[in-house]
Amino acid sequence: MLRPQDTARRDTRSLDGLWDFALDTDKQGRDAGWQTAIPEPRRMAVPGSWNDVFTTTQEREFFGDVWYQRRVKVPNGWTEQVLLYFESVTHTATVFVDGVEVAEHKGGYLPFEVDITQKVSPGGWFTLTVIANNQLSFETIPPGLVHQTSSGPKLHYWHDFFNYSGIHRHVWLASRPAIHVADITVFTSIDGDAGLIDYSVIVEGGEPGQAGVRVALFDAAGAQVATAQGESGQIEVADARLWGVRDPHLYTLHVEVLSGGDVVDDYRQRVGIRSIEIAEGKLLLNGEPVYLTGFGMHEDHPIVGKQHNDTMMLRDFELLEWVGANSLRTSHYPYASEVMDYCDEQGILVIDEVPAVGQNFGLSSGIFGAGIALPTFSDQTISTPAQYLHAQMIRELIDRDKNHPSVIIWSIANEPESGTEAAEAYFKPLWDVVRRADPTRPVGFVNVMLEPHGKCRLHPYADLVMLNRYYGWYVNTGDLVAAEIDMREELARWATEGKPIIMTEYGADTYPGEHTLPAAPWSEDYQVAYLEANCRAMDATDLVVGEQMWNFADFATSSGIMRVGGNKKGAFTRDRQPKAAAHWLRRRWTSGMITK
Ligand code: BDP
Repeated sequence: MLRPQDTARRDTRSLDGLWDFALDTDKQGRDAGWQTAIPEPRRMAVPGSWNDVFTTTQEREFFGDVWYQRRVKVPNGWTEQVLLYFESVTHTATVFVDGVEVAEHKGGYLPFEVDITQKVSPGGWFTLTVIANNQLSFETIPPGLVHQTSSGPKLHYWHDFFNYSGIHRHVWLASRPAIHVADITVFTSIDGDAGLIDYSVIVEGGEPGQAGVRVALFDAAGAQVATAQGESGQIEVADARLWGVRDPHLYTLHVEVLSGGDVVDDYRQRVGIRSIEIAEGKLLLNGEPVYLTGFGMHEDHPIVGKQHNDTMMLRDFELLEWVGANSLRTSHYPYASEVMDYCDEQGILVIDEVPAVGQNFGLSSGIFGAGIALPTFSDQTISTPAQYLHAQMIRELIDRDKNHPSVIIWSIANEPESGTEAAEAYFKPLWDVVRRADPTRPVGFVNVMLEPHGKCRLHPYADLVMLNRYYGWYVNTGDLVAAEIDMREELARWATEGKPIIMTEYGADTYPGEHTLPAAPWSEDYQVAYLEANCRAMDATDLVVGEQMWNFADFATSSGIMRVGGNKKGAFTRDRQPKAAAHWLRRRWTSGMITK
């Protein structure tokens, strides 16, 4: 599936703006015919999370069906195909055109398109209605559970970020020719000074054999450097300029579909020529060892929640550059396509993660988990339906992001239960799914502290080890001497695997402005001392090839006794100002202190 684009034969119209809106508190909308008209609607912004707009807890934490509606005009002259393209609807979307259901999509962070050609006419208007359901269950990813409390049902979930909900990213109305490019895949490699681009194009529509494909490659200055014919092939670029860290050269592949001698469709695909591989315990980008610096991040901002916003994105990338980061992990779900495009443009390396987070009920049970103690993987909890959805999300993520040179690693889960037979059985087929969908990139999952080497049964399937560790915070709290010793010892155990290790999380909650001498937990001083101790342990372990501090910025979570106004492990505050830790990281990452 391709993101809508304006080209010679395609047009897009943004459907962003204020839509009619209602929380279906009495679960009556479907029976009462809201598909055609929401009675007494409020207004809500698209894109945006709706939660923080409200002033009552009941509304802010509502779960269930949430209705969005607007009138849409199909432009005159759109006589071929008309599509709706949603970039993110959290978590399940049901779409209606003039009251008739046209699509359902599960999964809140990946796009879907709906062909509505037969339902609309050029120059005509229609009513577009979307139910965005944000309820989590054992069948959704991430999982959740509705449980009864004295004040009524509550949604419980096991992941540590607020369940922001709504239509978070852009919505497009798009046109496309009947015979069209349906998909493009590029894989790149390097042969001496030459860059090799293996491309394949899927054309849909028309009679078999009716359409042909022609491609042309342009460099960043717009000069044509190569051409090829056919639905698949290899393009060789002599003296290729490679895509590299903070040196992101991008080419453009212009794909044209020909029928009866005419160009009937075209699409532009950006290409970065680079190779990524793991060899002898190293992560090699273009054949050279690369060391990752950066963060696990979140799409999270005050009021707008998980809305994609270009200005906020630019500030984040300014900070990444200032602090000396060359990488990020899309913890814990795929980010907006604009972010991925910008990583390509900035030369930022990305660990791209599916939304499989919170699949570990042992982590927060008992008093911290609302008294809910359940097995994670079982016939009564997470089982086949979630596994199918998980597989679908892996495929959809790779389908969306496979052509981004910035994406160097797929992460198929964050901190799942990994030490049980049931966990191994759940994940086994998913490794095949990811490797079939992309045979070129390294694949891993992020291991949790409670499932160390010797207990974890999933790491043998992974190409590298990705670890979230909290030495000096959740364990050895306040004792950084013990923290460093224990962390070194654990890293030495993982090193026996001979695989590269990336520290995908390490961090300490820090209240901005809090200072203590000696350094004590929650103070800025302690966060810096914590980083010093953790980084010494990483520096002492040759196989550590990357460090992504948790988290880039403070972020919202559900209410809990472990969180003060959200998670405060940010190097930056939620409004993107540096804590002392950010200055410390900047010194470490920009002054050549890391010699690996
Ligand atoms: C890890 C999770 C992350 C949390 C973090 C924390 O991967 O989502 O926010 O711990 O506790 O377990 O801060």
